[in-house]
Amino acid sequence: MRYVVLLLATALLSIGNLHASQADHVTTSHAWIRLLPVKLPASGYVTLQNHSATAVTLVSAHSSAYAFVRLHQSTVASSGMSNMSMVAQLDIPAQGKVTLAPAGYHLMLEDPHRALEPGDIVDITLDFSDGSQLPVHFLVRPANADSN
Ligand SMILES: [Cu+2]
Repeated sequence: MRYVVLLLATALLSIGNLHASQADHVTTSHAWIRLLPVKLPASGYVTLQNHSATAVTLVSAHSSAYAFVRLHQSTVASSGMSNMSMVAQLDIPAQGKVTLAPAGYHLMLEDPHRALEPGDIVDITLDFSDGSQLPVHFLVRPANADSN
């Protein structure tokens, strides 16, 4: 009988692991927003760490503070011209990390619903390909904030 209970418990644990969502395996750090003057869109940056044995995939993000949140990548051509493109999805490798940072991946934040100031905290929710979500607090910093 004890053996059966043990088997059952093991089976339940396995099911639990199978059902753990992508968001359950991701931790975030250094989440911040660079505020730009006037109506220019702001940029959101964050480091994403995947603690699971399989890759997870970020597909979008949303926030009640902004009308539009888009996943972008900045690239600099050999000519020195900087360019931005939409990113359909971003894979975070197993046990790996991806950094959204100036001159690379970022969240493009457009049409804030209220005026934001340095020191404010903005909630942005990250959406993963299995439908799971990870809410993250972003610290608003001024336009001249350094990247660290
Ligand atoms: Cu952008």
